[in-house]
Amino acid sequence: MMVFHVVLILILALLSFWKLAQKKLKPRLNCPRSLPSLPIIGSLLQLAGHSQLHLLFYRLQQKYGSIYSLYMGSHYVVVVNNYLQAKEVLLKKGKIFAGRPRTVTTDLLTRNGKDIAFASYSPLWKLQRKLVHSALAMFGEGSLTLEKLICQEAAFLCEFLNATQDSSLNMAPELMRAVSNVVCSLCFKSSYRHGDAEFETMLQYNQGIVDTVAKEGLVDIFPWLQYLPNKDLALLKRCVEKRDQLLLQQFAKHKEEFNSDSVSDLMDALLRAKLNMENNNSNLPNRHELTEDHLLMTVADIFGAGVETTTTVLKWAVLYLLHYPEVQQKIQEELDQKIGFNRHPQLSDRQHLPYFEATISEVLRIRPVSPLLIPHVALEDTSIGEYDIPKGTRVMINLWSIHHDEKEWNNPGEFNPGRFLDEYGNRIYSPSPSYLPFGAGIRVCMGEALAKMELFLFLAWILQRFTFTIPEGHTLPEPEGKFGVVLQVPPFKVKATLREVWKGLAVDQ
Ligand code: PLO
Repeated sequence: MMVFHVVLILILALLSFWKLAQKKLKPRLNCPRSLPSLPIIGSLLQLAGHSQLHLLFYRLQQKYGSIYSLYMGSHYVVVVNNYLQAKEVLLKKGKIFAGRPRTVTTDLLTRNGKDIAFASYSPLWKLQRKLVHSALAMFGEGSLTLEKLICQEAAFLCEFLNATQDSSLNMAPELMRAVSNVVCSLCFKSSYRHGDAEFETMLQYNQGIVDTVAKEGLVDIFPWLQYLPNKDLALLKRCVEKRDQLLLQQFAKHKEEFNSDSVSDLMDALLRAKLNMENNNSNLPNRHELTEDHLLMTVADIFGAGVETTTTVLKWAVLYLLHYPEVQQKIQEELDQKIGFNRHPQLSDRQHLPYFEATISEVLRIRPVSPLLIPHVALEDTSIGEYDIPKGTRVMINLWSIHHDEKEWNNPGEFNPGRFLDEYGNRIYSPSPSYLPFGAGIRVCMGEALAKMELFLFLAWILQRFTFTIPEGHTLPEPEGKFGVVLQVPPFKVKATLREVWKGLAVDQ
């Protein structure tokens, strides 16, 4: 009994000390309402057992309003669920909030933040972004080559669907292969063939990384847990090792064959930038700033982002088309009318296919790829609206809440492409500013244009010729995503059937 009392008194003392310390830390600040929190564990009791963090944060608005705070372990976190406040963070004060937290899992993935997505704001980070930006512009966006490349992969995809017609099919690996090949060409000038062993390895390590990295797991909250046996962390390490092996192979090949006059992929472009920096600024003390690690992690980031995000959206799109056959039919009518049966879809058709474009916008709204974005960090004392935000605060933007805000969207839970069309149905527009599928501001997605090209071309090519239905004996897949670094699609099977009008015509016509 005595022991119990002593423990109780100790806990109470610790609690009051904690409250005092919190007050001292933020004297007379007007902070967003806070979830209850305890010493050491912070607000984890409220979060424990909820794996769908975006949904929990959405629901907590009822009690705490659209902006509130909590403690993840000892880290002070502010959650933003409203688009106006989100835009203040991302756009108006973008540079102030451009920091990133360092976490155990992302440090492992990115060699302590030497990439772009998970690295904090710095001059070098800005340079990395600029280099990638110009590389992407040079090799693709807007240019015919990228369109050709995507169409080539779309053609393979259609051939595959034709060959496996009417069977019960898990499309995920083939979608991933198509998307990977586009970004493989951009990064390394290489591609995977069907059944490629290296591709299988990539699929595996990639899934391992998605399952373990940056999902607000316990090791990221209590870094000391990394020193205890931890299955997830062991898996992540193995996957990162595999990734590094493949990455280093490419790197060795690129270094060997490097020629500054024929730079035609991202890895070459970064190598050239590194060599130029070393030659031109050889007397500057920071000439080694752009290290090999930075170069490798930048390519790994673009590759990983390019593969995982677009594949995920394509899977969501197919899943929703299964749920809404009438939407699929309407898209096909539009494709038939505007493109016809004598040629394949091309990028210039985009502006003539409003219903189809609206469908893509709606998929990105209802199932945002990145439901909580990646946490931002305030680099100095600042504010959001009327609230003070001390330096070091982590800010989570709940894109799920922003895309499901009932004040902004009619029936936000309903899949309705029509909401993105004007009253005549001929023009696409955004009915609400509460829509940020690619984020915004200085950390906005770098692949938005590429992603939109791929989503359009892949889906247009497929839907022009094939209709998706649920295979016999299967039920509709639940449209519930699994929270993580991306909102993951549940595995499901489809049947792709060549449309009546195309029967008898060659698919590669
Ligand atoms: C996906 C798994 C890869 O193996 C590694 C990787 C790299 C970049 C990450 C990406 C993963 C997930 C989606 C991310 C992307 C950077 C930007 C993008 C987080 C983890 C988003 C949605 O913000």
